[in-house]
Amino acid sequence: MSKDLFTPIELGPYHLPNRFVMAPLTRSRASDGNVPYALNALYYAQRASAGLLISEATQVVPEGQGYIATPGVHSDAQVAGWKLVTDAVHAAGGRIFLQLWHVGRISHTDFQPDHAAPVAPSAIQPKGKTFTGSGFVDLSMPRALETGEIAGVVAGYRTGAKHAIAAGFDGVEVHAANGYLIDQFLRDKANRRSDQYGGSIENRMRFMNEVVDAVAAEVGADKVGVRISPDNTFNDIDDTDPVALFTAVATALSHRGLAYLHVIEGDMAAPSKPHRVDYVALKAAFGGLYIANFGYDKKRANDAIAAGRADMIAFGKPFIANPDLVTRYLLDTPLNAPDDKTFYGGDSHGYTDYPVLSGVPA
Ligand code: 8OZ
Repeated sequence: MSKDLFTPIELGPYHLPNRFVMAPLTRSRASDGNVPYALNALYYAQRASAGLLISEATQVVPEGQGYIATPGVHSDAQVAGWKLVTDAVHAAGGRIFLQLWHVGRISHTDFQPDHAAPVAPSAIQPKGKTFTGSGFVDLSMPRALETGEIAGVVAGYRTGAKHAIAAGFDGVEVHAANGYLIDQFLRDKANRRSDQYGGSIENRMRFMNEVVDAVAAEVGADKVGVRISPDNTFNDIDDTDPVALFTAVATALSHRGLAYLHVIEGDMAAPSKPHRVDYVALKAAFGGLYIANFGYDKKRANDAIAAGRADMIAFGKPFIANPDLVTRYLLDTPLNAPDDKTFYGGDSHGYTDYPVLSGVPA
């Protein structure tokens, strides 16, 4: 029988009841100290019928923050806060991975310890703005990491993964997409280094490979996924040869026994632009479980799964507005529309108050 969103699947050590993934979604609603709290637990638990939930991007070290009120996973209070989330999701029958994040140069000195410059592969200031306590501000000029500092940053991801498991997460996703630190190392618009972390594709992949290997050594490779965005120019990132680069990335990751590869299949900064990368070829180069993301709806998702172009589909905005998305797609009932004014920051409004279908179990 042909497969669709409702066909169970094995992911790493887990048996998933369906092929819905809740995409990682920044909501900027952590409490003081960037600590998750009860409201965040309710939000994730409401969406636990997805086969897999991926947490919002979560900074592994203080230097990894670039936006207001994003949660961390470096302090004891943050680990305790995340435990509320994982307990609530598990009680509701779900599974959740934590997304390990370091923004690199997509930051502002206001977020950095001692107001230092954000760190990056190279001292190139990205064009763009972030929202701080003082409103929208230009991203700061970063400083290039010294070669000798890089092992310490890799260790930060490893400790983040250790804390994630201590907080009860079922696995972790390495955020290597969207112009953040790992993507900055990968792509030649942001990486102009002349040491072993820059220049050739092999060198530019070194940081990603070291992070993935360190995290896999900590939690087990079958509990580690990686998210990439080969066509994305969001966050002032690009590469002169994305096909060669990301074919090499998928091939390098294919040897590592990972739970999955999660791919944003387009350019968030120009969604209708034709993509340069062939995602069928990318999936084949990886060879393992492939999660696709980029504006999928039920029909496109089922078509992609039936054709073997994707194993699972990650939905973002549909899960923001529809905690019971799985049921709504099953019954072909209309979806709630997401309200973009409440995507970032605030309280329960636009977060935990989207209605579910009445009389139908989620
Ligand atoms: C939107 C706003 C802030 C952060 C990403 C973590 O693009 C993000 C993000 C998205 O991965």
